Amino acid sequence: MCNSRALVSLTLIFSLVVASVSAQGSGSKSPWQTLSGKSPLVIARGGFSGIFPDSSYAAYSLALITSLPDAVLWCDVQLTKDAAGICASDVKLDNSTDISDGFNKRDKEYVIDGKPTRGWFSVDFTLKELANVYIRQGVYSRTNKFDGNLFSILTVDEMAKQLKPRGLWLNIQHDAFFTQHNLSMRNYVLSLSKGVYINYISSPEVGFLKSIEARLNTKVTKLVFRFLGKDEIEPSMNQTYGSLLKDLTKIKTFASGIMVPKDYIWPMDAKSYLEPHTSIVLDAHKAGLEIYASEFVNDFPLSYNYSYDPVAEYLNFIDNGEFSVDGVLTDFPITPSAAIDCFAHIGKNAKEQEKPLVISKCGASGDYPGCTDKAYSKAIDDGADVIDCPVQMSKDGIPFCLSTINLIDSTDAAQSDFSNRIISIPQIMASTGIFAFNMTWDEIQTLKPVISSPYSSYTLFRNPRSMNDGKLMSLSDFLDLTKKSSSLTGILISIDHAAYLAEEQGLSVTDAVTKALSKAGFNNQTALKVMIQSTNSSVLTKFQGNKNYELVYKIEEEIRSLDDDSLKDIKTFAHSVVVKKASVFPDNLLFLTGSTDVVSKLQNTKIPVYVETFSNEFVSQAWDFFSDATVEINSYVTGANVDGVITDFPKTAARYKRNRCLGLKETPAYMSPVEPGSLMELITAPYMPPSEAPNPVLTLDDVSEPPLPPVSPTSSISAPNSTAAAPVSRNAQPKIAPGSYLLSLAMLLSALLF
Ligand SMILES: *[C@@H]1O[C@H](CO)[C@@H](O)[C@H](O)[C@H]1NC(C)=O
Ligand SMILES: *[C@@H]1O[C@H](CO)[C@@H](O)[C@H](O)[C@H]1NC(C)=O
Ligand SMILES: *[C@@H]1O[C@H](CO)[C@@H](O)[C@H](O)[C@H]1NC(C)=O
Ligand SMILES: *[C@@H]1O[C@H](CO)[C@@H](O)[C@H](O)[C@H]1NC(C)=O
Ligand SMILES: *[C@@H]1O[C@H](CO)[C@@H](O)[C@H](O)[C@H]1NC(C)=O
Ligand SMILES: *[C@@H]1O[C@H](CO)[C@@H](O)[C@H](O)[C@H]1NC(C)=O
Ligand SMILES: *[C@@H]1O[C@H](CO)[C@@H](O)[C@H](O)[C@H]1NC(C)=O
Ligand SMILES: CC(=O)N[C@H]1CO[C@H](CO)[C@@H](O)[C@@H]1O
Repeated sequence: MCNSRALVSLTLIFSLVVASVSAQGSGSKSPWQTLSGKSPLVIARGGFSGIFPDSSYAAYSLALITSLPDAVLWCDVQLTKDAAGICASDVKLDNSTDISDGFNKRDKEYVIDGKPTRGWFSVDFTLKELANVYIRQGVYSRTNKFDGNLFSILTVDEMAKQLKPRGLWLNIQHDAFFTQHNLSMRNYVLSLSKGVYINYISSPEVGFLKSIEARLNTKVTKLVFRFLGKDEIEPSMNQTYGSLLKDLTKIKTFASGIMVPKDYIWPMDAKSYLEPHTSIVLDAHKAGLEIYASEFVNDFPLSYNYSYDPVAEYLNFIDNGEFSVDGVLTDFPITPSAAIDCFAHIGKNAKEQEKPLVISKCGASGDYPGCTDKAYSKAIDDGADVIDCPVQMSKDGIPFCLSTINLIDSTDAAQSDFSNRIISIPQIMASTGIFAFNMTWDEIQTLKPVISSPYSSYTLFRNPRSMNDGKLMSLSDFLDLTKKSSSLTGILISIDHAAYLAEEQGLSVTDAVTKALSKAGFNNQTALKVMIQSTNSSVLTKFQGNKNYELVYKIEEEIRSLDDDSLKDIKTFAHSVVVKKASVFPDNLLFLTGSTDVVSKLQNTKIPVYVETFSNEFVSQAWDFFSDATVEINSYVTGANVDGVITDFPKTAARYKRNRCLGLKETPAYMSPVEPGSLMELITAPYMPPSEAPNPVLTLDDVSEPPLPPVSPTSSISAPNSTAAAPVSRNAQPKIAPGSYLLSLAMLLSALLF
């Protein structure tokens, strides 16, 4: 029943498939606060169900390839009419398979968990009938592109024998339901255990665990009592799980461990912030019980305390100084594998590798309103190497830091007393705005900064509690702040719209920056590297006089290569270059299609390459990166060899540099770069995204610019319906927000289902 094409290509996803773990200081005292002192167990729920359909051969294979070698595969066991055990996420098969297509009148209604439930149940079909039923994606927010792969339903026996996991974990629910259908889960499990090595059996039903306990060798097979929601009723005891929690010693009489939803350990308040941890892990350990935490996924909003970084969440459960859970149940086993082996127990002062240079995007703008004192201080604390100030000019000529020239983007200007200053300036942007140069610095300082929310259309917001925290900074305040830091290696000042400001507003942003830098002594020091960034060569040329400055050319369009003339020209005015992520790894519907020669061409010309923008929100990442920002960063750094990353979550990138696995002789799979294009290869023709025109090649025409115009004495702002022509976009690609396809995929899937 296995799909050999899938297997062959799966091993390609990782350019390095090495099953080696960095030993956790063998011999020395264990750093793990688990019951046994061993490292926590990674339990892959239905395999790598975060990317491939749950319980499919592909999901199980990928879990084995990407996880710690001792990771175990979890199978939710269901019984068929003829008492065969299969792995399927639910007693109802219609969500996760195409069964309703082939057997369209065979749905039934049964009482499940006290509720009448309609659907296609495993107990109504023989194994033979299920031979032509195929598994498909059951979670609408995940990609359905693998639904054409005809993944067969696996029996438990097949799963164990074909995949040969180091550990097998069976989860068993609804024992009473199977009994009503004259099927004995107990007999099934006991007979299976004679031919298959079962390492763990979990169940939320006390009666079931007790019924098999005496007949199993519990040295071989550990029994784990699984807690469901605190208010749900455990059927055999007729008590809530919440009340069963109070008597752990009783549970110890029939189980060696418990599994609890993660919020039993770290509860979350109604606003999705973490509360202090409970004592349950310590209590369980005291009672001699192992404790496993469930419900770990990378692609669902985490508590805001984790800043959308799933590695941070795992570390909070396994490396918090007070306790460690004994294992985690996850849909994305690569992430806890890396957390356990590469990131746990690395001190703040752990040695860091040189690459990548971590450059902030408006400070830690994932956590605080961008370019405020709070965002910058957080970026410094988080370990950024370079913090950035995108310079804007006020009407009275004060340079200050803000992400864009339009104040509406990152302040409450539109809701303020200055809302009547909304105007349209087609030379700058198609939509209207309240522009920095139309307000004095005093006025601007009365505005409240607002945290950015680039993924609000997915209802993913950033740290709402700090939505308006912090204050805006003038360039000179920014420079003073950076001088006080002992950890920064540099600053990056970016300049846009210089020609417009000079010609139309009588403001010279280049002069203002030069002056502020000299005033702060930056023109004559080398302690902090000064990087000047612009998308316009004419701006960089203005700073060529100072040999200490690194001039950074930002290529805003997504490109697939650069021609020789453009390379030669860039070399004349820039020391380094910033490119978009898609100029390194282009994608189609968030599947990487391959890699470009942009990085190697620039590096061959001795021009370092920095890449933007790295964000933690999973919708900003291609599927290939498994909704894990660390996998994405690692793939750009070790796969594409980029020199720096520009990120609104510098903490994640800075932690990556201290990662223990990169120094190993053999890099483990979970710290190997993904192979761009290989995931897409697994998609069958009918599901393949329509091919897109490739990105353009950068030419001399795109790069060369006339010199900056002189500063004009007059200042004229175009009226709202000015007839000035909108500038032609230099970018041949339509600008599509990253991740904007998820919703249409969901719609496609529901169209297929109904
Ligand atoms: C399963 O499908 C039903 C509709 O048939 C839907 O209401 C339910 O939300 C689905 N469950 C999951 C877990 O997707
Ligand atoms: C179970 O077996 C009993 C006795 O043989 C029979 O009466 C009943 O109909 C069976 N139930 C089902 C659901 O097959
Ligand atoms: C379960 O307990 C509740 C009260 O705690 C009782 O009303 C109910 O009858 C019990 N149900 C069963 C099946 O014993
Ligand atoms: C989570 O973040 C909130 C807001 O910053 C803070 O008050 C709370 O203490 C944090 N929770 C934990 C467990 O650190
Ligand atoms: C620059 O630094 C050098 C050596 O530190 C010093 O001699 C010189 O006076 C400085 N120039 C300015 C303009 O500060
Ligand atoms: C770059 O600056 C020049 C002036 O030096 C200006 O004419 C040109 O329009 C600018 N290019 C872009 C793309 O902004
Ligand atoms: C703007 O356009 C409208 C309609 O085209 C016109 O009536 C109005 O006079 C224009 N305003 C200005 C300031 O040009
Ligand atoms: C303070 C200021 O510069 N206000 C100007 C903003 O722009 C509008 C529209 O051009 C002008 O009318 C204001 O004088």
